[in-house]
Parts: sequence; structure tokens; C-alpha cells
Amino acid sequence: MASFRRVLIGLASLCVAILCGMCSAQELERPPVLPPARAADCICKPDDTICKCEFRVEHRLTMVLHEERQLVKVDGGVLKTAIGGRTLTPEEQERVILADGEESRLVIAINGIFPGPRIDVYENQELEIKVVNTFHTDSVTIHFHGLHQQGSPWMDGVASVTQCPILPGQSFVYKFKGYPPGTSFYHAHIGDQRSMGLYGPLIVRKRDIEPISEIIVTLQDWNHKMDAETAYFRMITEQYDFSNPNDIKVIPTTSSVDGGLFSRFEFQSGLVNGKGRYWRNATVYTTSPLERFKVRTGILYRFRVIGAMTLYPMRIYIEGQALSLRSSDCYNLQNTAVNSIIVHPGERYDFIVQFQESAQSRKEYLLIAETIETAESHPGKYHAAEAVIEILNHPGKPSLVPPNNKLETCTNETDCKVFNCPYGNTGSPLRSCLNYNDVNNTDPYRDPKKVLGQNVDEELFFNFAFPGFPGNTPGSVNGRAFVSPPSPLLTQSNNLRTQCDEAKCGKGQICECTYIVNIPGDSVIQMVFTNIGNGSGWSHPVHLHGHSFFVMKMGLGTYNQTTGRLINETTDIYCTDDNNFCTEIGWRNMSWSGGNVPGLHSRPPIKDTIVVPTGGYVVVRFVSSNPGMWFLHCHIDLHNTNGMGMVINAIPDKHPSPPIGFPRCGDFLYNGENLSYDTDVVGNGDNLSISKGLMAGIIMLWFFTCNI
Ligand SMILES: [Cu+2]
Repeated sequence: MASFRRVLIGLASLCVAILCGMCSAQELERPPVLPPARAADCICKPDDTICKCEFRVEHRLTMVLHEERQLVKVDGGVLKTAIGGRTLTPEEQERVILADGEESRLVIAINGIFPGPRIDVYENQELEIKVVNTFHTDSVTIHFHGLHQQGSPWMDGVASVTQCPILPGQSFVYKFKGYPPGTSFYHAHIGDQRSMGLYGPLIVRKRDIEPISEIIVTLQDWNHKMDAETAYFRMITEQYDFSNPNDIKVIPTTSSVDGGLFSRFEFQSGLVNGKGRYWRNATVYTTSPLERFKVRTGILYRFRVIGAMTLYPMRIYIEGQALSLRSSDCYNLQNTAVNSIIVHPGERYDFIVQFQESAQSRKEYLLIAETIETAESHPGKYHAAEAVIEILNHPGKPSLVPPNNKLETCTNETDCKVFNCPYGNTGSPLRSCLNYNDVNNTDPYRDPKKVLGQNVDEELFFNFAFPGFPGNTPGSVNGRAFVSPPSPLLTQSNNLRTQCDEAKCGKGQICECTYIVNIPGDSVIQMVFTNIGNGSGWSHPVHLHGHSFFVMKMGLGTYNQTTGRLINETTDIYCTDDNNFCTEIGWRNMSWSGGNVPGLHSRPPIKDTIVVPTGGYVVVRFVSSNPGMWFLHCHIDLHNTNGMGMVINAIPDKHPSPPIGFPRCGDFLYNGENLSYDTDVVGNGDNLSISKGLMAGIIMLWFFTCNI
């Protein structure tokens, strides 16, 4: 049986290797099947001058028929009313927000759907997204992840950096151009709202490229009960297993094969496009309906995978299929046949699959995205997001509750290739790792020539970690835990009062401040992201707003070749402080400074989110040409909210002016002057102006009285 499977996998790999260019004429004639557009989606036409949409952001409950106010339950894969047990009609089923079918918990929906609507826009088309905040209490902002916002930095959606939070009852129109083309997404950029579902796909299409059939996969990690704030405070304290009220336990910290730590957000289910099922233990799962993708054999499908997870990296694969990697974060990569891809929060991957009739001859396969926690670190659990791939032209009936065969055939002879490992090896001869050092940029739209030299204009080191003494180890960058200012830095920088005090920061100290670093224009900037020192131990996907960068080098520690465990951090970087907090760092070999790093990529891939491995570093470069205040942060929301972010102030003297009437906000610090407590006065609520008005009236009265 194993050898038969090996042959099948070999055939599948061969098919992927010859994808494109060798499809039969009949296959190419078949019109591409794009994901169906729902009424709530924002689908632009190629010749629209401006593409306008309205997003009503609202709270909703899962497992409820919202209009009818009826609770819903799941029974053997079928949705029924909880009271009365009536089977829902297909139209009613469409309207229920499922998540994993457990509990009925609060989520954030846009235009009634979860995750939010898809935005489909064409390259450089102007988008106008009116966001209406219908929450009762919470504010909101939306960031369009991966888009450069060239010339519109105040539309980047980062609360307190580029705009005021949008308050309940308020609306805010985001207006910007769709660039760069590729697979992106939008999501909340205030607190941890993304964990409650405030995100959705954002596809920027090129006009001159004929689409092929495609499938959009958004990935999320899910917890039945935790709203955004609970998730944050549980991370700070502990994760508890409440499943047995008589025996509440602390959930032990889980880890990946290198020892990188996870589990500070309790994973209960994985969701694909907002649907999943809860594995109560390693073998028993609930029957909530999964997302279904309907495909035909012999057709090329572009999968657009979006990492919207709160915390967990997920390794995605399709049972029995090879994947042909095509792009990440909107930019093309050399076509590479792999078996699975590790998607970190904030990353996007496009790959192509052609399903073969011969492969297993099954009606259904599962698409599986497992967390990268080792099985030993969470015994008796299965942590995965799943979706069903149904082969339309294969005979047989689809199953309501498809089994999970976890079919991934890897052998010593034909090991499975895992792309984007945040560590050196998988600890298994069955799987080998590829990372960004191993793939080339094949994108014709951005020429790396400018950044390839040995000289750079600016070299900046940023350590993403949790350094500090016990009891005070906030998320930080270079030991500076980010403090949100009271007003947007970009438009009201004068209100900033929490600048970093260099006497209290750095040199082995941990401080809390609004960390800002300026970069000049028209310059080659080299940034070295590290994850080292006594605050390391967790891997961090680092995202830079307003830019895509070239990944010049990924540097790792040393690993046990048998177990995959991290033995030592990289020795290429040197921490100068006595506490090993790595608040100031540099190259151990000084001759590497100024851009002279050995082993740089000659065809560097382009990204906007890159994982910084535990104990390692990543060298990135870009040409600075986009004035604005750009957030640079860990894309694990909980780490970011805990302080692991900072601001790159690009070309400060060239910031464009915001649109007329752009909202302003800030503290009200009562200064004690002229406040009237006169209860007889009925005015417009502005006590200071009432007092001044009263005074003016008295003076006028005196003037006329004295001049009669
Ligand atoms: Cu992080």
C-alpha cells in the first residue's frame, strides 16, 4: 500500500512540475471559476474609475439565525433550530455564522458575514471603503495589509499612528489605490479585534492576466469563548483548561520542534473561511459543516491562502497532492514543488494544484492546516483547520461529516518538502525544510538591482522579543515596549508626550515609550530583524507597513540534526548589554557592518511579513520612497498589543498633507481656567465659551448703559 501511495505522490508531483504550459486545449478552454461573489462582497469591475463599498462593522453571535432570533444547533452535519429541531433551509444555513459550531459566542461581522466580505479590485484602481461603526462600545480601524498606500499614508488604518479610532456611530471613508497586485487581506488594527473575525480577503488583480480558477482560503485559530480582551489578559496570566469544572488546569506551554513556544492563546479549533470543527480529543470531533471547495480534475486551481491567525503558524497541505508554490505577499517566487507550506500570521501564499482522477479515486479530500506544535507538546489533541475539496466529476455522494485520513505520505526516499520553516530542520527524515534562502524572486515588476550591492545608506537592528527581569517582560522592540500616543502620530505629532527617553531605554534596560525611528528618502535601507537574547523563545512574524522588502538573508541558530531542537542562538549577532536583553545589537564581526553581510541572496524574494526564527535573524532591504509613519510590528496580535511594535517615520520632511477635515482627537486635560458652574446658563455645552460669552454680554451692557 505504501509503495502504491508513493507512486501516486510521485505522479502528483510530476503533474505539478509540468503545470501550466502543458495543459490540454480542452482544459484551457474551460472558463475559470472564481469564488462565488456574495451580496456583501465588494467586487470591482476592471473599468470602474472608483470602486465604492460600504462596510457595516457589527457584533453578531455564532450559531444564531440573526433576523429570526433563533438559536441553531448542529446534528450530524445538519443545521437545525435548537428549539423544535427544524432543519434549516439552504438559504437559512447560508446566513448562520458557524465558526466551529460550539457555543454561541460574540464575533465581529461586516455586512452580516464572518469573516468579512471579499474585496476584489484591479491594480491601481481607486477604492473607497466607507466603514460604519455600529458597535455599542468599541472603536475600530481597518488596515489594508500589504498595500503600500503610496501618497495616502493616513489611510493605513493603524489606530493612534495614522488615524483616530473610529468611534461607535461614526463612519470613516478609506480612499486609496489597489497596489501591489496579489493576495492581501484587510483586518482590524486596534487591540486584538482580528481574533474576533474582523478580517477579510483583499485580492488586487492585474488587468492583463487572464485568471485561472481560484480558491480563497483564510486561516484562523479559534477559541469558543474568548473575546479580544479576554484573549489578551489570558496571555498575560495563564491559559486554563475549563473543560472539566471540577478540575480546572493550567494548559502547559506547547512548542514547535525547535523548542519555539506557543499556546498563549488557547487553540480550540482552526477555521477555514470562518468554518471548522472542534476536535474534543485526538479522535473525536464535532460535526459542524466545513467549508467546501468544489473542483474538477484536470483543471489548474490557484489557491490564495491568507494567514489571519491570531497566534499560531499553520502548515497547510492537501491530502495526497503536491503544491506548486507561486507567490507570497503579492510577489512571485520561483515555481517550486512542495508538499506543505507553513503560513505565519500576516503571510499570504499562492500555490497551484491540479487534481488528478487517479490520485486515490476519492470524491473528497481534506485541505488541512495544522499548527506547528509538536504532537508530544499537546498530547491527546489535534490542532488543525480543515476544509473539504469535493471532486465534482468523480462519482459518489459527498459526505456531511468527512473523515480525516491525515494522508500525507512522506518516506525516507521521497521526503516531503516543507516551505517556510522557522527553524533549521523538522527533526524527522521524512520532512525537509526550505526557507527564503532557498527560493528565488522571479517577479518581473520589481528589480532588485538597487539593493544588491555591498553598501547600504542606513543599517538598523531591531530585536523582537520579551526581555526583562521576572515580572516585567513586555513585548518590545530593542527593549522598548510600544505606548500608543493619544493622537495619531502622522497628523498630530505635537501631542506626543511619550517619546523614548534614551537615558531610561536601551543599555540593558526595559522601558515603555512610543518608539520612532526616522529613515531618509531615496536611500537603501537595511533592517536586521532579530529574535535573540533572554527574551527570545517565541517566533515572531514581523510586518512592515507601507513597503515590501527584499529578503536578503535568513540566519538561523544551530540545531540538533536528529531532534531539530535549537542548541544555540545565532552567533552572527552580538548583544552589547550585560543583561543579554539585546537592546543594542550589532554584527559580531564588525566587517559585516554597512551592508557587507556575507551570504546575501542574489535573487531575493519580496515580502511584507517575514518570520524571525527563535534564536535567529532576517536581513531585509528596500529603497525608501514612501513618506509616512509606518508601523513595524509582530503580527501576532497579542504580542503587538503587549508592546512589540514601533514606528518607522519615513522621509519626515515629505509627509503629504491629510485630506481637509481629516478627524482629529486627543486628550482633554482640564487646565482649571474659567470653568463656570452657573446652573442657570443654558448653552451648547462648551462651558468655557459660555463663560466668555457671559463676560462679553456684561461688557456690552456696561458699554451701552454708560453711553446712553
Ligand atoms: Cu510576536
